[in-house]
Amino acid sequence: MPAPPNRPYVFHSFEVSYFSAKVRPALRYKRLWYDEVLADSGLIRERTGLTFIPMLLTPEDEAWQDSTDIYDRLEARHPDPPLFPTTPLQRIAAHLVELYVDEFGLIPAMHYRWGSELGEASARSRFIAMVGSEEVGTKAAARMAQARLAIGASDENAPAIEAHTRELLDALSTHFGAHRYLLGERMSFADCALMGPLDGHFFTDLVSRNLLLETARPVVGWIERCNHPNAPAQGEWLTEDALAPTCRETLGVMGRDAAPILMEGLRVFERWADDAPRDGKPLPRAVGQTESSLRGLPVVRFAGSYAPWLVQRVLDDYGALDPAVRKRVDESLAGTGWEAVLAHEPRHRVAKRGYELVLDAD
Ligand SMILES: N[C@@H](CCC(=O)N[C@@H](CS)C(=O)NCC(=O)O)C(=O)O
Repeated sequence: MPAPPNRPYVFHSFEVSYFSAKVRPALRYKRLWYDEVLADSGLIRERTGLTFIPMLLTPEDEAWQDSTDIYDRLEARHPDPPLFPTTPLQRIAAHLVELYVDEFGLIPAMHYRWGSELGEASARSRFIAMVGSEEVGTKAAARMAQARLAIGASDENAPAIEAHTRELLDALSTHFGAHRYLLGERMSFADCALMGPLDGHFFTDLVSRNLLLETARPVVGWIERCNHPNAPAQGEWLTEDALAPTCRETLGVMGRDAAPILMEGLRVFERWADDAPRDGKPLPRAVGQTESSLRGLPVVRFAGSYAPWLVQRVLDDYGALDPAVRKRVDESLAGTGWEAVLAHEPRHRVAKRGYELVLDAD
């Protein structure tokens, strides 16, 4: 057993930050001793070379950046209570929820925060209050309103985003009417991940908070539970690697809309990487633009180098399964839209070097 730390983790975050909301429930669930401080972007840049929020400093003063890596490292250091299911279907399902959150969930999140007059005005006011300066807060808000477009939310596709969100909230409401968490009666990293959009944006922002309170009370109950996990009092994930039909339905709402857009991004990345030099230099976070659609409306968004890395993680776990087990996973997920992602055969491997992504020499 390692000696108990004599100082806490320090969590650099914002209340309004999507990826902070993705990490926070994991820290609480694991009952860690941590200080949560307003993100110091100068320090984050100094420690990681990047400007991404959040960052977690360990008691030994290591800097951890990237919510996905943070989950991995927390699990390795503090395995009990567990965040990662070890049974194949539940584990792949949890990975897919995280993939949805990291790659698609930003679209509805940015739409509800910045895509209407009321949303924009209230979020801008919050930003100004948060930084204590009209000028700095207004600039940050303008940058984020612009990011909404880069991420793929627009006035034109707003009806499709809202239809997707309504369907997702309905599926989640049905599920949380019967189960406390996504995989049963215990939290997993899938719940933590989904807190990114649902707590970090939807429950934080005026327009979507109303939507949740008026149309999705069971989801609000789940947000409250994830924020107060009380891990020892939780039950267990469903036995025999089962996925509740309502969880499968939720995965279907996610996959049928997100997977085609994600696959288009992967294709753009593959073509870009075919000709990219293997010089070990950090990959640009955006390598091109994708044009796809959501429920018949156009979605134009950047194609990134992060999605291929995240998909690779899922495929590594999926590919390691015994063929008979993989067949069972395939059968359970048939019709959810995620089949295309699980069938993807990347031509290039993306690796992490420090905090940067690089192309593996092949
Ligand atoms: N992959 C990173 C993404 C972090 C991220 O994009 N954070 C947002 C705030 S929620 C950010 O810092 N955006 C600023 C930027 O993109 O420059 C993670 O999972 O932690």
